[in-house]
Amino acid sequence: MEKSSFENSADNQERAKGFLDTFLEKIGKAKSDRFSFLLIGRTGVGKSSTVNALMGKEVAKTNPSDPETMEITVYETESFGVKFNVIDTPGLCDELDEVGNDEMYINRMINEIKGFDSMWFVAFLAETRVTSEEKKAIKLISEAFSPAVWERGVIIFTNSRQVPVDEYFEKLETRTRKIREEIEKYTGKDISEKIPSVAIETKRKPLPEGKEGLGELYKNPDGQEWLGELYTTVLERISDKGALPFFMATAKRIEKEKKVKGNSVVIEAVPVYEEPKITLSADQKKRVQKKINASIIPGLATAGAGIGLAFGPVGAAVGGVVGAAVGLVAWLWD
Ligand SMILES: Nc1nc2c(ncn2[C@@H]2O[C@H](COP(=O)(O)OP(=O)(O)OP(=O)(O)O)[C@@H](O)[C@H]2O)c(=O)[nH]1
Ligand SMILES: [Mg+2]
Repeated sequence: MEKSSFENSADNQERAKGFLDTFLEKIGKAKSDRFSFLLIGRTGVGKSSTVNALMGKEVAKTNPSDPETMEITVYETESFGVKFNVIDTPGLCDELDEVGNDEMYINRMINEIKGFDSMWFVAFLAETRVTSEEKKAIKLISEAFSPAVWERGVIIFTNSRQVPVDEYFEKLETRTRKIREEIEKYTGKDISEKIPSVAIETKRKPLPEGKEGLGELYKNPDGQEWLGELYTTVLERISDKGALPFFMATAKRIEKEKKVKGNSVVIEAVPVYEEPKITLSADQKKRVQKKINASIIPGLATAGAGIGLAFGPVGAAVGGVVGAAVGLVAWLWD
């Protein structure tokens, strides 16, 4: 792309300052906002582990026993002062002892789930088919809400390392296609074909002898880091209303120190006995920019190189979650 002659100019910096004022005002309001994730998937598939890995803390507990009834559990929590809810739906995708008709489940969902900004359909990557319970869950979700809620949907495949590398891409492709085909029955192709999928592996590497804490993250079988992809995809798909609070709640989780070279991230050797930060590749940075420009600070990208100049000093001067969010925008456009 040809660079505009205005780039780096005082004009751009002036324009970026205007955007910064808008952003700070929105942040002020968003601090009292709340976003929510709706988790769908069979028992033990890794729903809680996924949300914990993304948010960098234990926000949802593992359910030790198989659910007998469909229970909607809302975890009210926060991250760096930003409130959010995790709406868990144990039993929804499972074979239940409870006998109930679809209408009963739908009413329960409508009454107990007030709204959500991001919806995750979680399943094992290694499996071959969509179970009848999962199909039913897809139907119930589509009928309880509107098929358009799938526009906020992300398909997440856990236990990626179970799949050998030579089968990995085909597996990811077929699993995604089969789930999309099921969703398509309610949404049509327009919506279903755009639902992205992300493969992840939340199990940690073993700790070195004598160390306590959390092990490092594994990569996917194709050698790619998955946490940055999970973050980017969830951000891209989250509702416009949920985008800023989510961005703020995770701003401090993004690793800004690492150098991006081409499309790969140069990782410095740091001992990871704590929650790993989220690293973004050059491509993922661009996707995050695009979402900010579309949903958080409309039109921001027009200020080009002025963004880093205007946002950078403010991000550095202001502390806490506000500084982190402003600083992250500066870093993204640096
Ligand atoms: N190897 C591996 N194990 C995983 C992965 N994700 C989750 N697990 C393990 O699978 C078990 C269930 O994970 P949870 O995150 O509790 O699953 P869940 O879907 O929230 O389960 P319920 O809350 O019971 O419905 C735990 O022992 C996790 O450590 C993964 O990606 N790889
Ligand atoms: Mg759980």
